[in-house]
Order: sequence, then structure tokens, then C-alpha cells
Amino acid sequence: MNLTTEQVEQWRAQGYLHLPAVFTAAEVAAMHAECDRLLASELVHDDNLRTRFRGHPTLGKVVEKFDPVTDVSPVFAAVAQDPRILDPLRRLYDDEPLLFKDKVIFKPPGAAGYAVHQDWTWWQVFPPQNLASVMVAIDAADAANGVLELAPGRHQRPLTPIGELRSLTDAEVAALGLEWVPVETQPGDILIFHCLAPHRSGVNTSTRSRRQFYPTYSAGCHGDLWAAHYEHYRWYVERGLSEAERERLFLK
Ligand SMILES: O=C(O)CCC(=O)C(=O)O
Repeated sequence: MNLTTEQVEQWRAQGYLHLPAVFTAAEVAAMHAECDRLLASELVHDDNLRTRFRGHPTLGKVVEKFDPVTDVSPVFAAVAQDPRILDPLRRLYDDEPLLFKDKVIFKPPGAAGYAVHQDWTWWQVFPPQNLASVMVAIDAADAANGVLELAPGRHQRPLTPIGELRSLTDAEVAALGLEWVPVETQPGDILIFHCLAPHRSGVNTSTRSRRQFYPTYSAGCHGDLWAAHYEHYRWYVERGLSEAERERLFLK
């Protein structure tokens, strides 16, 4: 898939790019089945570092995400290496995209949203240049089920002090005057967004799940950083933080 010059310019100006209908209905159905398989698997227990739970208003707690997921899921491993994702990234990076991180977020009905943040905040030991995530839409996303919202053109610099691992405060968001664009997506769409692109999402107030797969890619010039990233991740999580502290730090 070749990006047009206009799409490349849009990426540079906005810090994100929405590409509709990249994966077919049959491929999306395979991702649905894979989500069901993973959620019913032995991966779901409190001591599994990759399985993150979140409080839920009626269910007590629910699986928020598996992070990473490609090492236990042939379906998501194949999606992460699909040329329909890698080709556009190669054009945007002018370099080989290499998988840096990957997760699947479930966001079932009633699940909480995510405060305003830039993903790079949690990846500060890695270079932000050409470090971007791809959101692969497994379900449709809209205002009711907690669509991803982005602030276009604000991906030029970190918006929180270096060394502070946190989302932006309401006061910081207000002072920056960020403007928000909800990027509604259909199953099979992808959304590429820069690691410094500010984003947020609301509560899923609908009766529909909003499942999304997020592979992140670094640029080949930095070498393969997947293992280094997860070592860094473990270092944070294994420092003995309580669940409340992890939630507060919003560990990636
Ligand atoms: O899936 C969402 O609604 C947002 C997730 C997110 O921003 C993140 O994991 O960094």
C-alpha cells in the first residue's frame, strides 16, 4: 500500500494518519476469535505481568489488556508484520519499521477511559523520532464506546516534564489549549499515531466492546528494541509498586 504525498504531509502536520478498510471482514473476524481465545486462556491470572486488570463499576475488575500479545498470539503476530502496516510506516520513516511493543486493549462496556497523555512519556529512554503506534480497529469505535481522540499538530515535543511518568493534569491540558478530534474507526481500519501525539479516550458507555490492537514500531536505524523495551517495562512493574501506584503511574 503506497501512501500519497498528501497523506505523508497529513502525518507530518497532524502526528497521525487514519487509513480506512486496511483489513478485510474475514481478517477482523479472526481477530475477534483470537480475542475470545486469549480471554478464555490460562493467561488470565493476577500473577501474569502481561495481563493487566482494571476496576470496573459493575464487574469488580476486568482484563484491560495483554501487553505484550504477539508472543502468545499467532494471529496478532501476523497482523503486526503485515505489509499493509509496514509499507506505510516504511514510507513515513524512510527506514525499516521494527516492532517495539504490542498490546491488545479490550475496553468492554462500562470500562474506564484514558486521561490525556503522550505514549513517549513512558518510553523516555528510547528516541522519539520515528516511534509510532498503529491502532488496528477490531470493533467499531465511536463517541459512545470510548473512541480515541487526538490533538492534531501537538506531537512536536513532550508536554510533561522529562522524568515524570504521568498523564497531563487538567490544568496542563487547559493551559495548552489542546483541541480534540475523535477519530471514529470501523473494524479493519488502522490509525498510525506518533509517540508524542497527545491522546485520550472516554468511558465505554455503550453495550458494545471496543477492542483494539496496538503494535508500536521503532526505526531500524536504532536496532531491534522490542526486548529492551520489555526489560524496561518489567523494571518499572517489578519495583514492587502497588496496584494503586501502577494505576497512578499508568504504566505502559
Ligand atoms: O485504547 C484507548 O482508549 C487508549 C489507550 C492508550 O491511550 C494507551 O494505552 O496508551
